[in-house]
Amino acid sequence: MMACVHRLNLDEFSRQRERHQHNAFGAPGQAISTENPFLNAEFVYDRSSPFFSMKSRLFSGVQPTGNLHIGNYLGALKNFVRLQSSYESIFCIVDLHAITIYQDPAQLSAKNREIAGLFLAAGIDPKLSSIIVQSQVAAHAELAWMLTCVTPIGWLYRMTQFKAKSEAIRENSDSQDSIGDGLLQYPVLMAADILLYQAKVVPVGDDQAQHLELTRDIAQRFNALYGDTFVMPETKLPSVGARIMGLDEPDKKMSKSASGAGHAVALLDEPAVIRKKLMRATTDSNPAVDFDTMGSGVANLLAIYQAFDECDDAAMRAKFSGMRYGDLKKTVAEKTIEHIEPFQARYREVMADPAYLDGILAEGAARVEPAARDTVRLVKERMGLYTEAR
Ligand code: AQP
Repeated sequence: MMACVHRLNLDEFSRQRERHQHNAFGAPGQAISTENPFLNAEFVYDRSSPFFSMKSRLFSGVQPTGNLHIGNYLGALKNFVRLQSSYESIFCIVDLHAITIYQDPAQLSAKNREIAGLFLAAGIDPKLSSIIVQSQVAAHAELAWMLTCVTPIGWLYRMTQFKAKSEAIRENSDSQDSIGDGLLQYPVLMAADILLYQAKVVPVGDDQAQHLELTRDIAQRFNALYGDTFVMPETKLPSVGARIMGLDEPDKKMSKSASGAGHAVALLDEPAVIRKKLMRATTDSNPAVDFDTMGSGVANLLAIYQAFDECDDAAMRAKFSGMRYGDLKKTVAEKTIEHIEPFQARYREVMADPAYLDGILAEGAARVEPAARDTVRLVKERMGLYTEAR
């Protein structure tokens, strides 16, 4: 059975923070302007920037809505941590995406910091990666408008997330007016987030794969209309945990916005709550694990265990074949708590220092700004929009 590779204990985390505080990056330098430095290169040309590296870029985002759950962790955050040292990584708290559905302003504001804290608690190292809030970098919205103008509206109506979310809004209200245009445009903003940084790799959960497909379509359409401009991003799904299902409804993906009390294990749930939710998870009419006939609830519990533990399929079969469901649930709950308890301790530590958190976000935004500015300028030039002479 493989050991878990991404666990930091509190001491390591404190050392990481100290290193960061004493080795802060200098002010970002002026980017070198070229036709398009990214298209045929595996590296970024911004040599004067402290963010300069020979690595490809990675981008991913998380919405500051609801309570982050183990699906978000296993499908996205865990992969962020695993990949961060292999790429020039940008992790974004996508607050502009959050407002596609009404958010209480005070709650949204607090959530931005909470997600930053969860990123750090998960093991994202701000010395290796840039952590930013989307609305800090105005170029996200600027590029989104330009991409909106090249995106056929039919592409957006086909998105399953738009259909599901607009359907849910319609069911809960008597008028269609509450479905904001932002909900339809959401995938264009997501395309802008990724293309703004010419990201090559985008680690996400399986539910975002369709939006990534659309991002490539938009990039291809722009490149065909205006000449090669954007790098084609690749979707990076985790091998296990790409779609964790709801504990109460194992045929639906675990979701922050689902209402059932036993639907999701939140990353900040107390151990007793985690135990209770997992012990009540829906299984099937079999008494014990049978890998050939198991239903989606049991498969989901096994996926949660395997994604946390990182063991292979043979080890899973050896451990769980014939295990009674009560014992299966207990084993999955203990494995989940084993990973979440140290995570929560790190979270509490980092949240106790809001100035540190704000510093990380300010530094992240300053680091990525030159690359964002370069892309916007290039896109403006390609489209014939006004740009000041170089
Ligand atoms: N159930 C899931 N299993 C695996 N990965 C998941 N992700 C979301 N749900 C699962 C991945 O988590 C990252 C951040 O998600 P998001 O904040 O952008 O929102 P989402 O995809 O819309 O997730 P939720 O939890 O379902 O929120 P609501 O209920 O607000 O829609 C993404 O990489 C996502 O793929």
